[in-house]
Amino acid sequence: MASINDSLNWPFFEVPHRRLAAEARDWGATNLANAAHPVDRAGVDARCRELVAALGKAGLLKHCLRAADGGASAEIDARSLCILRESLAWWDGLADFSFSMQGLGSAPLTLAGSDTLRARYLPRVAKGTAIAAFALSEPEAGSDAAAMQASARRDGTHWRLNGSKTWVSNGGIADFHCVFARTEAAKSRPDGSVAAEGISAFVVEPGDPGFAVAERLDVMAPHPLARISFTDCRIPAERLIGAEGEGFKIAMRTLDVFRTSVAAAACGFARRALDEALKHVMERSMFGRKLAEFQLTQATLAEMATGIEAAQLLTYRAAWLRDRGERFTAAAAMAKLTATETAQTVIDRAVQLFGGRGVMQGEVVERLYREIRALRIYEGASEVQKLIIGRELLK
Ligand code: COS
Repeated sequence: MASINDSLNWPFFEVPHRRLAAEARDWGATNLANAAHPVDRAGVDARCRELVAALGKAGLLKHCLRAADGGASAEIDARSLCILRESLAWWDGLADFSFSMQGLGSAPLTLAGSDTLRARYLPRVAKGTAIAAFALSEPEAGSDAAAMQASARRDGTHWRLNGSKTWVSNGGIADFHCVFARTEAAKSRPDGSVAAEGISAFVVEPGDPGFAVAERLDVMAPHPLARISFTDCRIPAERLIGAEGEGFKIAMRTLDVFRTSVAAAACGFARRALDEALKHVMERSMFGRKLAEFQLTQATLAEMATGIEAAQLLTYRAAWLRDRGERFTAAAAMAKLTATETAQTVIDRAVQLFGGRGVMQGEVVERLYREIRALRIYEGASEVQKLIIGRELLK
């Protein structure tokens, strides 16, 4: 069976990774085995706040940060992020969500924030006492991130932001948002697309004048999600992350790391689906024998397991390349593409093996079926990953 614990003997891992995998498994068994899976907005918000606090208390959020900012290791270790996401996703999609958004929402600060900004936000992210959010997409700029229209204009000692950001995970419960906005007017490229220059990154807090949670968004696997808006939103000049005009690159560097971890979460969901399917086919009888005895069942299971192992290999290879300081943009894109698409197929097959039970609310495979879908879209849809791989090949 393709489990993280079997694959820990791969050369991609070192002793601390094996220890972390055991720690994550034990933490999940103690804290998530009987996890509630609320679907109403208030219940989901409360559960996410609770999870962030619990993950912080357990010291697991430290793996989203560098030691200098209250984190676990000198640099963010992509393999540790992946191990934790795979393990948390196996237990509970919301636990994985709460963990990963602390990382995604704070990574622009980790990568490019000033000492003052990092000291103000990051230790609280590690402790689970501040909730982070990453705000890049806009209603008219999703896959084409450079086409964003939100703007930031310098006004003496402050910046004034205008516009809106959508599909902001943790929107509505976040204590701060890393927001990307144009500090220069958009320029067209010869092919008609918008050039990625002139974009900068900022930290915006919910209490800043002109900030609003414009609309809460409800999705098929409920988690806190919102459209946020800025109306002459005034923030101190020091809230600029990195240099002016560097925002797009900061966003891309953030996504490289977190796309790899999305692949790991997909592996966790898929592995859970396989585990549920294995249990089910050994228990369920039909036509006078166990479902497991049919060759058709065995072929399905074989394809599921092989797909998961292949996805895990690509995922941990990408994380390992990143941790070695090698170029890994294409590897991350290949991992996300393969793992999320494979997980979708694996989970669909698990639902099929469960038959009517598989689509009943409350079944693990039904929940997984809803949870996996967004991973093929967020942090770069599968089509964007293909675009990135194609471009890297042609460089
Ligand atoms: N790391 C560092 N720098 C990067 C980078 C990366 N992974 N990818 C691009 N850049 C740099 C480029 O080197 C280029 O810099 P120069 O102008 O100095 O050469 C700059 O950023 C612009 O890059 P590019 O020309 O590739 O930009 P595009 O607008 O063509 O980008 C894609 C296209 C599709 C790659 C980009 O828009 C993207 O990733 N979209 C998906 C966005 C996304 O994931 N949204 C979900 C948000 S989270 S829900």
